[in-house]
Amino acid sequence: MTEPVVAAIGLGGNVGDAAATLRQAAQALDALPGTRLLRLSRLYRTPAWGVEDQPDFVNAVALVQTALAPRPLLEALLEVERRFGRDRARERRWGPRTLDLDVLLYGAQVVDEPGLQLPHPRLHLRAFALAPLLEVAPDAEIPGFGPARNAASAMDMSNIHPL
Ligand code: PH2
Ligand code: MG
Ligand code: MG
Repeated sequence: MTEPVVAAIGLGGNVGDAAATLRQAAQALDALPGTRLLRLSRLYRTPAWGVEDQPDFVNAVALVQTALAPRPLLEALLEVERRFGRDRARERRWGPRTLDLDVLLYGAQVVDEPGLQLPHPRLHLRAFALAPLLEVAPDAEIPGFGPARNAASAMDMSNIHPL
């Protein structure tokens, strides 16, 4: 454990009752060691990004305060994903999944390691992550990029709606 840091976690899913899964997953974040849920955005229905021939996603962002270092936090998120039926062995990149939990921001920290990149390398490209992030953290900064609101300002948000 380290000094508590505020991290932004992206939640997503498009298999099964994704809204129920995301609400329960947010509670699971609150139950992680040394971790407290500060804010949960509304849930948004979003068109699939990257691989478009799949159902819409439900997305949200949770702000947590955590004493877990980035790697243990990531491991804990992967364990929560598995608990909600995620099976990485049977899915394709950017394809359908019950639950995806991504560390979008971990304070202002920059990490570039195998399996762990912070900030999330595609955060600034993804309306489905930026819209809920800006709802809970309007002044969020993406290290190496700048204000998250600048990334969102030129982006088409017309397909991103709260449930
Ligand atoms: N996640 C992906 C790929 N595409 N599209 C939307 N709308 N929402 C997601 O969470 C998402 C996606 C891979 O993690
Ligand atoms: Mg993801
Ligand atoms: Mg992921």
